[in-house]
Amino acid sequence: MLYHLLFPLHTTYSAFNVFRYITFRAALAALTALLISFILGPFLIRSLAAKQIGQPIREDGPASHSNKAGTPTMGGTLILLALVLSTVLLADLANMYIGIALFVTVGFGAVGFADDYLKLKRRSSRGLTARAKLLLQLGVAFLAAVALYLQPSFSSVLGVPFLKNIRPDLGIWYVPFAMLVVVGASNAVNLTDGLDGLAIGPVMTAAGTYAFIAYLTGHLRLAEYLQIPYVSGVGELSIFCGAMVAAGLGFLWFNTYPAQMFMGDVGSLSLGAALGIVAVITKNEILLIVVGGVFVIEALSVIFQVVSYKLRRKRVFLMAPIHHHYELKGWPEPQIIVRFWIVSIICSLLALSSLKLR
Ligand code: 57M
Repeated sequence: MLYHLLFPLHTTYSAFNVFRYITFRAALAALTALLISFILGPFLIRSLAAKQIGQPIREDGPASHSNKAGTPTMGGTLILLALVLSTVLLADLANMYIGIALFVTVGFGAVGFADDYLKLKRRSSRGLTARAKLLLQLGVAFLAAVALYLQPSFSSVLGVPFLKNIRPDLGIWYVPFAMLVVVGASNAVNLTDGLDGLAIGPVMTAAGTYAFIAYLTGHLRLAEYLQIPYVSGVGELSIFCGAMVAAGLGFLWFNTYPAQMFMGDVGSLSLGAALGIVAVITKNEILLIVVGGVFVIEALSVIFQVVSYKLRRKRVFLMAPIHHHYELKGWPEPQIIVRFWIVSIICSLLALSSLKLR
């Protein structure tokens, strides 16, 4: 909005010309998101605590989690507010990609909000049924994927990391593929969100990586130079991703060990889906497996555990997702969290190397 209000003034005051630049608006969006988080954060924690919107803790979890009971949850609303408001203020709202990214983020946020609300109302870990949650997620992802598929500037060709000559065209099958990426990413981030700051750290590194990728993908000359697919208008997503990094950082202030609040499904489902849709729009869909390596490891640990238990009646890990395994092995919580952050940074560096190694 600020972009639409201030940029046209550049004909009278040349200083407003600066609003033309994506890098400037991404930095301003990040600062705005931080400011919103810092101003609203303490207020949100106080009002959640006053309304007793605290986390019910599962009895079958690691014993160390029992002292987390009652920690205010649904802090994801803070992340969403900071992310959406700063994007609306500084991005070009006529850009369809921004519209689609915001739709997915808010849509998945609404599903997560409904789930959190039911859990709190029932004072148990039973929110929406798994089936209802999945159907709602698929519904939002379907609408977004179709909208994307219908964009004239968008192609259904898949970007394959490290291999520039392999470029399969999925045609209409791009729609279910995009849905899989978005819903998969959303659920993988949700599984990761089980220790203080564990999910938000890798979300920030992934969003930062995609901010960079979106900028390059939307820049004709840089995309040509790096021989990556060029998608006109995608550069605006750097503003969205920059805001996501900062909204995450603002939330981490309150979520760092020992957490003053959790993000809830409203945060984890929406942030995962946001990363998924950004990966799809920037044509770096498969690269998300590398960028979001921590989320992939967490999701795989659950799959291995469940399959192994069903087939052999034996567990692979002491408890899945894998962060619980390390907890039960006696690693202190902050150590697990920071080590997983380090892994996520390594994953991002590996992913960025794919821009040159192809
Ligand atoms: C949600 N949520 C946390 C908080 C957060 C299929 C199965 C593996 C699913 C999985 C599951 O339900 N995962 C998704 C994980 C919960 O956090 C809330 O949920 C929100 C995110 N959706 O924002 O509102 C708890 O996590 C802790 N937490 C923190 N700090 C944070 O910043 O400490 C969260 C955020 C919080 C708090 O304790 O209450 C959760 O874990 O419930 N299920 C599991 O993870 C379960 N695993 C399991 O059943 N494993 C089995 C197999 C066969 C899959 C096994 O290994 O044998 C475990 N979850 C828990 N206890 N809590 C089991 C034991």
